[in-house]
Amino acid sequence: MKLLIVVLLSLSISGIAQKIPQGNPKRMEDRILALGRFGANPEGGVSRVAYSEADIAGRAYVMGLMKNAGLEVHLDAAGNIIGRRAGKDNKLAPIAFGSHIDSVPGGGNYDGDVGSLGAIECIELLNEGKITTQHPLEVIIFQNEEGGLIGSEALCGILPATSLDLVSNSGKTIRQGIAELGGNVEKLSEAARKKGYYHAFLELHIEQGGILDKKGINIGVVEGIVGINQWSVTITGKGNHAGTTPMDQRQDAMVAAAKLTLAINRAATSVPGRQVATVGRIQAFPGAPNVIPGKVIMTLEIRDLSHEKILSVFAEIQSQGIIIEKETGTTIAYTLTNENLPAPTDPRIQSLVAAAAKELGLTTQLMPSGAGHDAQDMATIAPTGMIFVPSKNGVSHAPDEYTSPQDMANGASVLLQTILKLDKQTLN
Ligand code: HGY
Ligand code: MN
Ligand code: MN
Repeated sequence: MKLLIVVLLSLSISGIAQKIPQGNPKRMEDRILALGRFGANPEGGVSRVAYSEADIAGRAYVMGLMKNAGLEVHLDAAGNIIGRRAGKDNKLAPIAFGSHIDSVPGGGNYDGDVGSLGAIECIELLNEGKITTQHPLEVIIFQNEEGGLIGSEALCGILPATSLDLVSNSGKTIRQGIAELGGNVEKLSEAARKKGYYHAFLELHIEQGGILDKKGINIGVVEGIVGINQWSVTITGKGNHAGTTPMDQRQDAMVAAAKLTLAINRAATSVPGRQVATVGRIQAFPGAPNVIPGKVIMTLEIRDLSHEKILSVFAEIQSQGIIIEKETGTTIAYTLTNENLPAPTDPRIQSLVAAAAKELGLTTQLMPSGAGHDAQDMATIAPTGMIFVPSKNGVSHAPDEYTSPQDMANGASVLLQTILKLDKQTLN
């Protein structure tokens, strides 16, 4: 008997008894390609925009995987997909992890998908390893991340009521979209989780930038996620005949928009720092070649790890806009349509992610996220961490977005190891 105890003890110390299964590259690649079929574009990549038929079909596929992995799957009132796995002690706060599967128009197959399928991969690995955690686990697939982190805002109780009437990339309002997904706008408050509900939240995601790929580093340990402010900018001039209106008698909204676009670029590049500012969409009205545009509606987006920096860049743009109004005889109005505050991740979880990667023999780099993520909302209610895997050539939000099967599997392995470390660690 004594010999048996000694053997078991040595096995557990050596970790053999604790052998934690690692991510399966083939299974992850098969699933990411299968998911990529929903909303596939002929030129590659996907347009699986939130609330579209492709999004609803992609969600059904992912829910099937979750159910087959033994998760108890339900939708919250916001239409987020939540899959629960019981722990040994279900009175403990759940450990949550997940991402999104909706894409931008003309996007790639990996943004959000790697974290969503990586979360399910962890459940598969726990099943294969016959491992039951102390804490219950929740896999979350957030709805409409690309439209402004809508699902995670709702889950964190910070979705502004005004957002419900925003028109999403699918052409449906958020309100309509939530209904299409099977949510219930009238009961949104029931979807909101309070601070302390979760033990911790983790998100695996592609870097969407080129640092890891260029430096040949396996894992990014995310130190913080940028804040994102988006405005709709309406420029009003005077529509007129393009042939009979002399050049010095025009109030051309398009000329004002062009000047403002350059002023936006100057405002972001004229001060030190990593801030970015973008005009992503511009529409001239009435939009006929022989009519001087009387109105232009364009988008403005500013991002930075500092909210104050975002506001100071915006202030500079507004002051340049006043000069442009005078020069062109137009008026410029700004409507804030989305604001996601910057979110530092939890340093304790950063250390757990780095330790997990090291144990797996993977190299790491501490880095910020220039992309927004559901994790930045989850950081308002739970200790949060993010794990990056490399994006080939740093490309994202484009058809040639790519992450290798091994890199995806590495991400899932680090995610699982970090979950198991969190399972043993008190954080409050
Ligand atoms: O836009 C972003 O940063 C994210 O991919 N939704
Ligand atoms: Mn994403
Ligand atoms: Mn994205």
